[in-house]
Amino acid sequence: MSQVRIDQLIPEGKLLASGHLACPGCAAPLAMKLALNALGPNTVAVIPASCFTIISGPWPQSSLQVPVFHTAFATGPAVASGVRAALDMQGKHDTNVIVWVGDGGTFDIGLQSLSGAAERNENIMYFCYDNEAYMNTGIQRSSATPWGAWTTTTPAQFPEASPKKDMLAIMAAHGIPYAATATPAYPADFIEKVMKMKQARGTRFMHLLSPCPPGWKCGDDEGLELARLAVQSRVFPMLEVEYGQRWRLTMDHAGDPVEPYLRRQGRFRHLNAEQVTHIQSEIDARWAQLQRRLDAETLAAV
Ligand SMILES: Cc1ncc(C[n+]2csc(CCOP(=O)(O)OP(=O)(O)O)c2C)c(N)n1
Ligand code: SF4
Repeated sequence: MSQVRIDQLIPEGKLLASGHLACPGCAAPLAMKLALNALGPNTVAVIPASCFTIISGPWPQSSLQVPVFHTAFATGPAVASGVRAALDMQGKHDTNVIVWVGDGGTFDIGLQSLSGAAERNENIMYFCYDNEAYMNTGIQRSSATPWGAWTTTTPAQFPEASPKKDMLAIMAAHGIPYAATATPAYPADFIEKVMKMKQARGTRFMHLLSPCPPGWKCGDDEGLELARLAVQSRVFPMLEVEYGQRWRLTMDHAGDPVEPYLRRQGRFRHLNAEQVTHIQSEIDARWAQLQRRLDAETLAAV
C-alpha cells in the first residue's frame, strides 16, 4: 500500500489552471494536475490530437503552465524524442519530457512511434490516459474499448467484439526501465509511480484508467468511483514492471463481481446475463494468467 500522504501530494500547484475545457467529471485533468504536481514546472508536455488538446487549450490561453507541443496524432513519442535531443544539446538534462495522449493515440495510431521510442530507450515519460474510446471525435471504438461496450461505431446490436489490447504487456515486452498502470481514483498510488518515473532514466510508460462520463454514459460524479470499482473487480489490475521482468502488484484486488461496475454505465446497459457472465469469466482467466506471471517472478527472484 502507498506510503504517500495525500495532503502532501496535492498542494496548490497551479501547473494546471482552472478554467480548462474538459467536460464536468472528466478524470483526465485531475490526472494531469497530480502528475504535474509530482513532476514540477521543469517539464515540457507533448500532446497529440485528443481531448487533452482541447482541455489544455490554445496558446496563449493554455490551461497548462508548462510548455506544450501540440502535435499530430501519430507522432507523440517521435516529437518527444526530438524535444529531448534539443534539450540535451542545451545541457537541460533535468527537464522532464512527457507525452500525454489518449488510448486511440496509444493503442492504435501512435503505437509504431511509441514502440520505436521504447526500442531506442528514449529518455521520455509517456502517459496514456485511457478512456476506452476516441472520445474527442464522438466516442468511436479504439482497441482499448472493452468487449461488449457500446460506442458510436459499435451500436448496441453489434457491441465491441474484440478484447481490449494488453498495452502494459506490450510495453513491458520492450524491456523498458519502468511501466505501470494507475488511475487518478487512487491518487497516492498514482503519484508514487510518477515519482518513480521521474527518478528513472530511459523510456517510462504509464497506462492510466481515466473515466469519461459522456463516453461511459455515467453521472458526472461517478467516474472516480467507477475507476475504483474497475480496480476492485480486477478489470484493471494495478501493476508495475521493471525492465520487462519484475512484475509487481501495487494494490490488493478484492476480486469483487464485475456486474455492479458494468450496470452503472450506459455503454454496457444492453448486456444480458450471459454476456456479463462471459465478461466475468474473461476477467478471472486473465487474473489467473497474471497470477502465474507474478508467481514465476517470485520464484525467479528466490
Ligand atoms: C491522422 C488523424 N486522424 C484523425 C484525427 C481526428 N482526431 C482528433 S482527436 C481524435 C480522437 C482521439 O482519441 P484518443 O486518442 O482516444 O483521445 P481522446 O479523444 O479519447 O482523449 C481523432 C480521431 C486526427 N487529428 N488525425
Ligand atoms: S469527452 Fe470524455 S475524455 Fe473528453 S473531455 Fe469530455 S469527459 Fe473528458
